[in-house]
Amino acid sequence: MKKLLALLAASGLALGALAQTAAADPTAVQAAFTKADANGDGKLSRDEAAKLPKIAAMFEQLDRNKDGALDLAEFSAGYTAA
Ligand SMILES: [Ca+2]
Ligand SMILES: [Ca+2]
Repeated sequence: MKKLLALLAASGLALGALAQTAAADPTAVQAAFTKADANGDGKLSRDEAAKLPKIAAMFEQLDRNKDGALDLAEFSAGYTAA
């Protein structure tokens, strides 16, 4: 039981650190974008964004120029908010 609690505490800390890094660090946003951009054209199509549920849920709002894809700036706004 003690071991389980320690494990939960450790994973909770790790997740907290990860979330903070993602929100504060532009390179983390870039890395997530590059990873999601499966065909490497510098934009996330709706299909590519579907891998990131939070982004997919906000896709319409994030696509400010309404070209049907998210560029890094558009993605960054959603990623930071999520
Ligand atoms: Ca793409
Ligand atoms: Ca767009």
